[in-house]
Amino acid sequence: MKRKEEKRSGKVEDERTIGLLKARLGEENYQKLIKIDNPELHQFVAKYIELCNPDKIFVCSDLPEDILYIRRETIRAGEEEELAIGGHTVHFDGYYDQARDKANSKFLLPPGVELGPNINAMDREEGLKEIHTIMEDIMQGHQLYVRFFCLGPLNSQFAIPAVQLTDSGYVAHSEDLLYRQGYDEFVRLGRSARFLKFVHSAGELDARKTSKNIDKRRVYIDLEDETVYSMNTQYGGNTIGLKKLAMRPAITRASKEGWLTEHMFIMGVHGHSGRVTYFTGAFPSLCGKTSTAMLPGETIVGDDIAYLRNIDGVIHAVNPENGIFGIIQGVNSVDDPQIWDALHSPGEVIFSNVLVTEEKGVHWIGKDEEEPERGFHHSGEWTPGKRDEDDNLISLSHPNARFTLDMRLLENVDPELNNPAGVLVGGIIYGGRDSDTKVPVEESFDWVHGVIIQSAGLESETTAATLGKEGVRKINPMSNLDFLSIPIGRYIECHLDFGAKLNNPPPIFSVNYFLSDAEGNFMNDKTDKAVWLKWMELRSHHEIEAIKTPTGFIPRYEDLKRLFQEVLKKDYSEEDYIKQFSVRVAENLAKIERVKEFYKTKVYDTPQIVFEVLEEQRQRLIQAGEKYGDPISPSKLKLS
Ligand code: SPV
Ligand code: MN
Repeated sequence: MKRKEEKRSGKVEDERTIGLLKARLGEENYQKLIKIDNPELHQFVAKYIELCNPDKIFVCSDLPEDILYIRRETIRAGEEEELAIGGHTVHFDGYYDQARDKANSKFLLPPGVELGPNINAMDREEGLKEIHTIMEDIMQGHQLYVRFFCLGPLNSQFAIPAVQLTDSGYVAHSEDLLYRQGYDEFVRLGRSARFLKFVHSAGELDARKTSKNIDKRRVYIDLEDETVYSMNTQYGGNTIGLKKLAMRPAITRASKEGWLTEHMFIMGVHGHSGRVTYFTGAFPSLCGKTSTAMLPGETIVGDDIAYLRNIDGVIHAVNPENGIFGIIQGVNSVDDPQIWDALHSPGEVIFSNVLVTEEKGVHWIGKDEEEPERGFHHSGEWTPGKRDEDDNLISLSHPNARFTLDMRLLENVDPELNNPAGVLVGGIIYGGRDSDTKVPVEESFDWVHGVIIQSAGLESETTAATLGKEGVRKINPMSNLDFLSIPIGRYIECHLDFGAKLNNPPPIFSVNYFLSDAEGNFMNDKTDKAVWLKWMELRSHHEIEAIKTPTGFIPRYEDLKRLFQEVLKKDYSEEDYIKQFSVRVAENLAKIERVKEFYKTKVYDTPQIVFEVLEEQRQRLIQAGEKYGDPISPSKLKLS
């Protein structure tokens, strides 16, 4: 009885599994897999080989020849094509498979478990049945790659091992650039590995090697088994298991274990006397996250995801990734010199959904070079003016077109990227697209104030593509709503508890790069963010005073004037300062109402403290408004 139980739970090998693996893998691949002494892993691999039924299986042991094999096979299978610059390739996703499919990404929940109305979920049994039906023979005619990775630096308390099964060479290749190799780690850990599991199939492919059965596109997340299934899709956000798919079980693990999985960059801000202070920053897509982490003169640890732990009373952060899957639209030689260089030098780069020219060069919207008159991209042959079936104009490249590279290709990669202890976090930043309310940079009064006002209350406008035009405001707690695997209220509690256990929590800031005047023109230059960062760095070391407003601490004019001069060699006028940093009372009050409404009606487990802190902020705004009018010029307010 006991043995049967152990067998089912994957603690002992069973003959059927071993027999199947031997028969299907062939000697060489079987030996690579069996070298990892983990029956649960063997059963998992065997189960999906049997169900998905690939023609061929390749187990990658991360040796250079194995990595090379996957690259070659990907090109041979037509999933990527070589470009003119050595090491560069291009991949296309289907025309209707260009972004994360939120509607078909669902958590599979057992009876009695609820995540609340903002999180897409379905019955676990039903979902497992549906996805397993979709998976039957789905890999016929394809090669299955079995790959091992490690989220976070190796030999680190942050590290999470993960196994990926995929029949897409593009996915297996992308992961090679984006993640730390984990085969040796699996061998070392053997039966003690607590690993995440990902099964992906691009499904049947059309003549252009893109997923054909988009109607059966599914991303199903089984938290109980820490397994994510992704079917009939290729776009990286749906398929690269270790990226947004792994974030979901990682958030659940973190919530149980007292750490945080965040949608944040990590960067080193360089202060005086060689001092480097690390900041993490959460921004919704297209709100300046990567461009902040890439600021010239600073160094980057990560551009998308961060794991945060309390180590001896202070926050340490690691990047679970070591590469970038970045938006290419708008990348130009002036604003993004490091990315530009990496995209124009030999080295491994995968471009996706850009325009490829006859000379096998690439082009994208916002590249500062003359636009080609024809080319090939995700809609096939392209010339300007081309329209799709719905009569929509097709742009030169997709707005979500991407580049994928290992961060070691970047000159500004931070030397601490692989430190097993992570980096010490000196400050946390929240950013959103806000045309009329928040000041360009502000510091919260304390951890609780920051968590509730800046992160739980993070609001961003959705029409990201239209400069200056007011968009639809959406509340996006911690900019992590799309990936939350626990109820929102509980997630906020996790942040509050995390801060309560720190000796001296780092300051929490907000930035807003999108404040606009009445005509819809941005009040700040793109480059001004460099100054805000230096100000935050000084604040985190208590080296500079600030002005206390009803919503937080803001910079003094004289400090910004000096920093603008030092950082950008720019004169910063007091007039600009007053315009940008005046507290907009009515707009702030309206925002509080929207946040309150969201937490009252759309979240079922909002902690009471959220309403209390919002109410305190409301009272402060009303009182200050009565005293100083609206807007409140910073010149009327006192130093902290
Ligand atoms: C994002 O959209 O937040 C991304 C890209 O980082 S994706 O991999 O699609 O999530
Ligand atoms: Mn992201």
